[in-house]
Amino acid sequence: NITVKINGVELEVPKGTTVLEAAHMAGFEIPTLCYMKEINEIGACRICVTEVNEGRGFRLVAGCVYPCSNNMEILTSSPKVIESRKRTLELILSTHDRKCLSCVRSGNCELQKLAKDYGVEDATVYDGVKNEYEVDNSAPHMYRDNNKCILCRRCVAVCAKTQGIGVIGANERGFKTYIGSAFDMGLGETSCVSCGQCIAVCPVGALSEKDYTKEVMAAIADPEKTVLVQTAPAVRAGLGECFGNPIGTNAEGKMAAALRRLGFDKVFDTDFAADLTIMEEATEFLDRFSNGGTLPLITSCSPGWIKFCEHYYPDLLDHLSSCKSPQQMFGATAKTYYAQKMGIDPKNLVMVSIMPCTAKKFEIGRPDQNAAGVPDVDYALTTRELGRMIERAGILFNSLPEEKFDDPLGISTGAAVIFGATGGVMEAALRTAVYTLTGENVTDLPEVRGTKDIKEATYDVAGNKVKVIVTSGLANARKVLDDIRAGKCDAQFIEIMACPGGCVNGGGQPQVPMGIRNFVDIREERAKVLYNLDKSMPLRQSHENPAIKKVYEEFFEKPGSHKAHEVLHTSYVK
Ligand code: HC1
Ligand code: SF4
Repeated sequence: NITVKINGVELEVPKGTTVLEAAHMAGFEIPTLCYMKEINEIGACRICVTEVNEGRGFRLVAGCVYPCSNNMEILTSSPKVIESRKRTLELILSTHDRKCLSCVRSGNCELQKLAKDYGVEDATVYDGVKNEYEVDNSAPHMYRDNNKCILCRRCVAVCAKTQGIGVIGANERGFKTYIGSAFDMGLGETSCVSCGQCIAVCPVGALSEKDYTKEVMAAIADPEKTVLVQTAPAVRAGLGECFGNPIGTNAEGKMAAALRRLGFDKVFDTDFAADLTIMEEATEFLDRFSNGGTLPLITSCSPGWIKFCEHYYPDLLDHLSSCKSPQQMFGATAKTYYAQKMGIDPKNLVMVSIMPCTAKKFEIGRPDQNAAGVPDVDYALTTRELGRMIERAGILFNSLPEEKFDDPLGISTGAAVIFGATGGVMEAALRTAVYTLTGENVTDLPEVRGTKDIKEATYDVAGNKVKVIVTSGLANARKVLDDIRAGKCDAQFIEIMACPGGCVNGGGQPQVPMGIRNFVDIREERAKVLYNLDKSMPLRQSHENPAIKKVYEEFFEKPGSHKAHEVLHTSYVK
């Protein structure tokens, strides 16, 4: 260990600790714009400048990457530091389109907060020539507005390193530098998989999802339409953050109440369809396992992952489960079974989903996702869009009562709610597969939980060894897929989720400032909400869900039936 003195506070820190980390330990925040722990450590934006003295007088260094040395003195907010940060902010703002009033990030923009904190009142000091960019709206899920981009490169790093995709990067040089794709292609023409991880880490309003809140409110106002809403498992673990609640708040009850007040005719739960997915997928697995089908079977609920497989591993498509995702199974069931039951023409049913995900916007437009001859799902909104709708409608979220979902498509089990965390789909599927083979009820399977990059476990099920692998984040998925390609994978069942940590950390979840993300594992905090919900539920296995039993009795007959295949399964594009 070495000793440092930060703003007069003496502290022992491990060798290799950066100035930024040491300051955090001592209780001081050093602001950053480009820095993302382990992913983007480039010291480029110069907002983290800090004064350090290593014996030869104080000088400014980039605190995010500069290592502490023994007896170093550090000043994190001296007049010189403040002056330097202020100047840097003025320079950034001189090429920034400063339309903060209606910007989608106003209120949680990291640049806006710094401008306020540092009293940057006149942002025009360095105004001169400005680059002007057209907004790229070519992708199905998002916009890129480079007029707001501050060139921090967080999006570039997350796309390349976390997702192993790398379809965006810096084009041109010097003053003309901008972030885009090769050969100036629109993002929609590249092999972007719509995961939205780039949006989740953008500090400003340069990247945002395509917003469909207006269209949804118009449908609600249309007397001809019956508007149903379904909410993904992970949304309840994120939505509270939009209203100032701490990371890891369970917002399920208030979310249901808010959706009702927004005017949706029925407030349903994607969790119902997650249970349905398990019935179909566990059946598919057991069928492939006992009849020599293609193994390992790989889960198919994450549309970013599906697109990734189609683009980069088309030779492995036979490994994918043919199950539609829960979002799509929900819409398909609503527009067939439920519409019939209620005597509503599916053409007059509008299915809205609230998802922690931006790839769901792409998924709803995929081929073979229209069981009733109309799209299974009409609008997929992100958690953030729902937050905006609630705010705009003047609903006081934190004062709402806790309400329940509507019957019957709001009934679900603990197995369904854990879908939103990495390992959850696998755990849920195993609960039902084991029961089917042995009649035994298993619940907690800790081996597949947690945020380790790649998890492996082997279970003994009725005398058979079943090896499973769980991974999330597409760079990790690549490793597993390369093993399958090379014939080196001996697992029978694999769960892959596009976003690191699963849907709780999806590209549509509330953005958490990097100053917090660098020190708090938001994946874990949000996952806890789901595992606690699972524990608290009376039924924790999909096959025990009474509404699921009924939908098979009344409509699908049995898992894997001809009807189930028509409505609940899909195919992929090579
Ligand atoms: Fe997910 Fe899923 S778990 S994909 O992460 O299988 O988005 O939450 O809704 O469809 O259930 C997302 C979450 C979600 C589906 C389910
Ligand atoms: Fe890369 Fe995902 Fe962003 Fe597309 S959506 S550019 S794949 S991070």
